[in-house]
Amino acid sequence: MPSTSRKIFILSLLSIFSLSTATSHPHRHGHPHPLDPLTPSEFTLIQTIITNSYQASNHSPTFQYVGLDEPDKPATISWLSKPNPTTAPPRRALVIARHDKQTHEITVDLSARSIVSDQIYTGHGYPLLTFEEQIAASELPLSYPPFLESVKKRKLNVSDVVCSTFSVGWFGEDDTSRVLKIQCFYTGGTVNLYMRPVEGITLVVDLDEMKITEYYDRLRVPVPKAEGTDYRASEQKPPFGPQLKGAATMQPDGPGFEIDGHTIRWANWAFHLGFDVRAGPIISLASIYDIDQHTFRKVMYKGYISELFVPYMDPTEEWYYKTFFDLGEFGFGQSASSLEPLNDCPANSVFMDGYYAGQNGKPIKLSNVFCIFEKHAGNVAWRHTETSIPGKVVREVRPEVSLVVRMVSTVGNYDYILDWEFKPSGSINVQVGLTGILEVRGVTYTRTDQIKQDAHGTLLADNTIGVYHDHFLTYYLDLDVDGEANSFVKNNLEMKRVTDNSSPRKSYWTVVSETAKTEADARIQLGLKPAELVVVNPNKRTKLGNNIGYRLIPGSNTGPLLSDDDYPQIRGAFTKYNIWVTPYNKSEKWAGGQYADRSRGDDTLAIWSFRNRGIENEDVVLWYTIGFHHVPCQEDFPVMPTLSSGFEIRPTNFFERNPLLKTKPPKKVDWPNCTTRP
Ligand SMILES: *[C@@H]1O[C@H](CO)[C@@H](O)[C@H](O)[C@H]1NC(C)=O
Ligand SMILES: *[C@@H]1O[C@H](CO)[C@@H](O)[C@H](O)[C@H]1NC(C)=O
Ligand SMILES: *[C@@H]1O[C@H](CO)[C@@H](O)[C@H](O)[C@H]1NC(C)=O
Ligand SMILES: [Cu+2]
Repeated sequence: MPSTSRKIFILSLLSIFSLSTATSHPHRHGHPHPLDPLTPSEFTLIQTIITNSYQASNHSPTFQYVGLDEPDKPATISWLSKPNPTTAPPRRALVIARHDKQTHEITVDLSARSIVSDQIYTGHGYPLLTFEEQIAASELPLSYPPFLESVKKRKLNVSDVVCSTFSVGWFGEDDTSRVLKIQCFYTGGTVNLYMRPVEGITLVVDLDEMKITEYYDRLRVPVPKAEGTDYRASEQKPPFGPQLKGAATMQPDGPGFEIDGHTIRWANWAFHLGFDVRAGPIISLASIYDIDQHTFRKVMYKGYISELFVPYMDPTEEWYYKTFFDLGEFGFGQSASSLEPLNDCPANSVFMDGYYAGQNGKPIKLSNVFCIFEKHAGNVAWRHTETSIPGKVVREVRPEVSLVVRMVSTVGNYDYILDWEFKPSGSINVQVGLTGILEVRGVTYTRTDQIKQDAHGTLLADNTIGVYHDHFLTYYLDLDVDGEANSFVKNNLEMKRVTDNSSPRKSYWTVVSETAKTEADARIQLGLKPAELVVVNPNKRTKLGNNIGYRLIPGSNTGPLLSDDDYPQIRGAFTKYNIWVTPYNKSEKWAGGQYADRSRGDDTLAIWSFRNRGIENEDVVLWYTIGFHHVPCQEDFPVMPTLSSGFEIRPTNFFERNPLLKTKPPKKVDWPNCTTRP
């Protein structure tokens, strides 16, 4: 759910920064990398081309999504192997626009400065919601007489009311027009508006008409009080908690990484970092240098978050529809926050900006959207102490250093901290941290013993229920392990019994490998059944003959608790399995479908997978869902301490030996006046 306050801030930025500050982005060698995100001047060019082509119409289309229409994978790969400006694949953009109540899919060729195709989408669902239309909708109640009457009846000051927009989902209706619901909050005496819902009032806004079409005022429960909800340091009163001491990472020789356009090189890694208004960070072309083979070896063609499904568990009138698709409806990139140096990211960070197209098509700059830093967290990369050799003690320790790419997306009340961490060992650690403000329901209760029926949440403060909900983040991982053709292998750990008295043991476990032939073989609900899940290159082996691979180490095995026939779950069916593997298909990008708003579940990963295509020795995509069931607790009030989860993709017989063995440890840095206590 998008935050109104932030939306207003963006709107004011719009007028200041759009276009006039949009300078063209210089590219090395005079040509963009084929996966570079669209530049401000490209957004401007697209806007001009489309506006010109719709000149005859008396109004311009609205730009719901503008992003790179990346070249086909083979074209990208072959061009990257011999970059030559004259043979560069065409630079194209995909625009999804609304015009005359229709959704247009427009492909623009930037080199030819022309529209390649403009098709009307007639399927179910709608594109990304723009900030501008959400702001416009959220302001409608403030001049709507029945709403003002309701505010007055509650004895609230209308000047303190802030309204927010909510996507409405789909519950089997045949008619799904493009609407949002609106609920309002009260700011008086706090900035934490989400903790002060004005419960019971729901408005429905038709976005194409930009009009209120339905109005409900049902309940009358108190607005939770402001006291204790503010999270700003300036508003806290004694007694205070402990004073934490500061620390800094110093890099007197500068950072160890190099950023060339959007390509980042660090230690043995090289990868490309893109920004998309829907996905946020996109990591492409991750490859790792192998000192034995004297070459970079492919690991991942592309990785990004494909959808984030957040269903709430309160089925009552004001809450049942809250089943959000935060990427496909609100845009993780669109919702990105500017990172705050020293707090969001350490002192040794380098920042990058991002751009997206506003509703009018003009570029909007998001400053400091990414930070990139070397992380020295005090961990050990490997160690050993050897005391068994008479007369000596051998001790070898390597401190761990990794490279982190971070973005924070604030989708209304919630903040998601997204990290991609690269390690010299060859691992990629992907982490997501959930923080920010819970979505709460106003109630009459002030103590749990007053609650006689299911409250669908936890009482967090007077009149405040933190509603049960889930977060499912589905990652798209197009691994290309040492090449495109890969297989997915389940190395099942199975118990064997000793039946022939050949051993005093009665049992042991061993590995029984199973290569997934089709998509059905790769749908996995993680549980207690142990298996190593490996993407292998079946065409290459180590010198010893093992299959070259990268394995997925899942971080959580959370699955949906909704019934399969429940509408949100039909739309969110891609969460049914923690793991899916599909053959690569350029158009299968968004696990919840291209048109997630009001979708009906007919274009999800689940639907694609049920075609049951062959995935053995093919270019495959691994999809993994990090899930959280969130039972709110009092510590989540008034702002939630970060709750993290993640997963690792880790080389498994990819290298001939531990690649850290010959990695030179970090240089010792003299820290002025710092003593290490014994
Ligand atoms: C409304 O505003 C008045 C004047 O600022 C203030 O005294 C009153 O407490 C406010 N009422 C509420 C419910 O916030
Ligand atoms: C690629 O995916 C789209 C959408 O699921 C589908 O219509 C198309 O048939 C797929 N192509 C192949 C070759 O499977
Ligand atoms: C370190 O300590 C010395 C002696 O106390 C002091 O003169 C010097 O300024 C300090 N250096 C830094 C960088 O704080
Ligand atoms: Cu949560």
